[in-house]
Amino acid sequence: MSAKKTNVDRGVTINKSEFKAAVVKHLHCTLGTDENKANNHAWWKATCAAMQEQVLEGLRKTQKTHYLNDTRAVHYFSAEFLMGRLLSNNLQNFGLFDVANAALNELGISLSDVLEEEPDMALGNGGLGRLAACFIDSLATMELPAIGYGIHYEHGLFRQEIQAGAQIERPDSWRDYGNPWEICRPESIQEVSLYGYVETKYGENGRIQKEWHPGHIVKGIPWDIPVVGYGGKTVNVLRLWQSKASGYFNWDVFNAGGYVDAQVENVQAETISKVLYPNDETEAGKELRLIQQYFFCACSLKDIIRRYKRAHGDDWSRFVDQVVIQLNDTHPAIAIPELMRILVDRAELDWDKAWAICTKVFAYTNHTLLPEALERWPARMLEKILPRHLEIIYEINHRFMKEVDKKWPGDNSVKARLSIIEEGPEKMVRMGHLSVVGSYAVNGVAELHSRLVKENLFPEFDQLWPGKLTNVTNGITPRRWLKTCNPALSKLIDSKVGDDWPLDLKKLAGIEKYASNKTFQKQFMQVKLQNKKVLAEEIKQSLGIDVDTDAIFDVQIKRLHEYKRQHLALLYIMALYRRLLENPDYDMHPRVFIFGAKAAPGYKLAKDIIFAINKVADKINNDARVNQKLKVAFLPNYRVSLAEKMIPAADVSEQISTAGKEASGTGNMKLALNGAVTIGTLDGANIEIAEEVGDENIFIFGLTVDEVKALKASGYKPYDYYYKNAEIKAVLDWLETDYFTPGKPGALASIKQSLLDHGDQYLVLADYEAYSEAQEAVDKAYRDKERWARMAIINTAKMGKFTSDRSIKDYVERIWKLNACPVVKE
Ligand code: NBX
Repeated sequence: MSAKKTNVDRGVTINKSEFKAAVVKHLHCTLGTDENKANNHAWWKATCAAMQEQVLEGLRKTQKTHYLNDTRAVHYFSAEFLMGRLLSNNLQNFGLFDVANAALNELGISLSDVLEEEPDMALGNGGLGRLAACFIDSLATMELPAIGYGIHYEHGLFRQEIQAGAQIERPDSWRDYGNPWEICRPESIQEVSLYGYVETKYGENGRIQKEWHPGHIVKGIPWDIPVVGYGGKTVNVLRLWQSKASGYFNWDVFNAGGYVDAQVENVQAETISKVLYPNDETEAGKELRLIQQYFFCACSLKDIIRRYKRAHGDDWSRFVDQVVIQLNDTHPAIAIPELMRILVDRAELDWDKAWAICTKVFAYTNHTLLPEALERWPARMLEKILPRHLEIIYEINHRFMKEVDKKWPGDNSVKARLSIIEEGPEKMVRMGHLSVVGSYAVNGVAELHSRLVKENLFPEFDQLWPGKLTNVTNGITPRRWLKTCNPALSKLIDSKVGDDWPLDLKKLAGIEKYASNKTFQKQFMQVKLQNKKVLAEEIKQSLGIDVDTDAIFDVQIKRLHEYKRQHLALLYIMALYRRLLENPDYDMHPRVFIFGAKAAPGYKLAKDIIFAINKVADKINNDARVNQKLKVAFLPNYRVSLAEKMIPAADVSEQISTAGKEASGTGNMKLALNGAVTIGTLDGANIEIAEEVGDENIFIFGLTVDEVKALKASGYKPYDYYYKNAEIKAVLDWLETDYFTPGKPGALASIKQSLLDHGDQYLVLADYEAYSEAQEAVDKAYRDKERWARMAIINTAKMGKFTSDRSIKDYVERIWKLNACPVVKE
């Protein structure tokens, strides 16, 4: 292969024949098969193994460098890491994609087929989990010492099937045939205690000592997934804990003849890391979930402390210089009392010293304002599972309340609002409050969201500790979300601005000057068309629907939730259908509405909306009167690897949440980066996207946060919109008929009910008209081919701000205070 001119400095180089030899070696010696027998799955594993040789060398060098430099590191605690597939990403980050492609080609194997063999690592629900994955990519790329800590779920997010229009959940078994990336580290197993009781003892010096006598002990087994930075120089790790029964405890039961009981205990212990909870944006309050949270936090803290002690012994004075822990939402907040327990009960530090350490170690990211998503644990449940932690939380709160009283003497209402303990029929522990009190920095994830965190969620906290509440706007890794998923666009960009934009995304601004250049416009839109053809093929394969690639591909991909308002798009689709039926010459550019969304299994209305989209899709797609102009495709089992196919093919990006409800959004950034134009509300990061691309390159519509507030305060009456707007009335009434569900009238009625009788909490009807007008503006803009190409190009050009490298730089400079630690060449 000819050496290409590149500006990217690489950690490894291996040529085609070496790579080929490595793949064949692993096919023979690791997989025990040969070229004649191997299927694509075996080729995939052999290719991973060949890649893993390079990865593990990088990992070893990185760990050695970090150890020798005794670096301060960030520990990213997250119950979710939505990693997706790793092979193509690792190949790209090592600069070996073309090498591997050529090597497999010579073996008569297609790399793209091999890549399709990899199951997604779907260890997350949505944005929060994917953000964690983008962040660890950036941390490695920027050569920052970092480790991700989470749970080694046996089953990730459920696989979605659609049967007769309805969502069915099936277990996800991503590791059934082994995972070639992970390394088990039995030498770092940890034990975690649960249940039991607390004994109070009085020491010689009158010091009260607490001893927790646990009722149950489980083991945490660490699995390391290497995280390859772009350029292949730093390889950090994601350490995920798997639960196992602790052998030593079970022997008693076993010896007493309780063979079966011992097995029951095994099953219980192994249940902890069995499955990811599929609820996003709702707090389930389940005992197992609290145990999951404590399990991975306790294992991770022990791991951190073991590493610290290896370098510093029992001297705790440097702990805060070496360790920062970022809490990804409140899911790992139990780590705060756990660290206090270790410092006070185990290390025997006095409370104030321990608290001074704690509050210099933790920082907390808030991802939501939705009340139903804010975690609260019944005090009784904590008392049962973690009795000592509940005591510690009470003590933290007691001291905190004294501080509040100093600031607002005698003000009981402010105390009630700020207290970590919520009084009521059932005492609850507010994990958000605990996180704010126990952290030195708290951030929201977009400018608007962070303002609302300060003003609405934690108002007095901002007065009590000015400066503690701050913003770090989210970002996405351009390595996965442009370079890897959209190679054709990447090459076009390379030809204009050089190939180092994945490391410095502001360089994309270099294509802006070609935004009106006819040749560049053609090239850019040609790439889009090719990507649309690939997606059209996927739609055909998966749904049997033919879609016209000249149509506008209008894409809405995200978890299904009322606040995200997929049903607003649905009402508009039904309205277009109706307009076309009433007037076959209704003037619109052909459009395909493409959805991807999973609903939480217990979220009835979300599942009803999926069902409705599919039923409306069936009808429209099969109605020859309209299906030249209108199609609807709901692609099942939305996941990272499907997003990688949908995003490069999108013309329009739907970001239509009720203002004030979407904390940031990150799909909005991915779609715009790939040249989709946003139709969206002034919510989350949409506002910052609009600032970057300019008002003429985005379709903003709908109520603002202030208008939402005012409308609700004045008494919102959805029926007013129903009676005032004939189209709204017609489509809502249509939902009640059996037009879309022959023989089953009322099968879609719950959506109408939620919008009229249940008050339309998310103001769908209030925003309908503005949305419809914005969609007409989209239609008009798309028909002007040059205008649309310019808009699409400018969207790509202006996404520099939204690289996760910028987010990480903000965290590093403002919160973590970390230094890069380049890996030394040996
Ligand atoms: O976090 C999402 C927000 O909704 C997005 O606006 C934001 O861009 C993203 C990253 O900051 N939140 C989210 O994905 N939450 C969850 O997935 C979730 C999972 C479990 C849970 C609660 C929320 N118990």
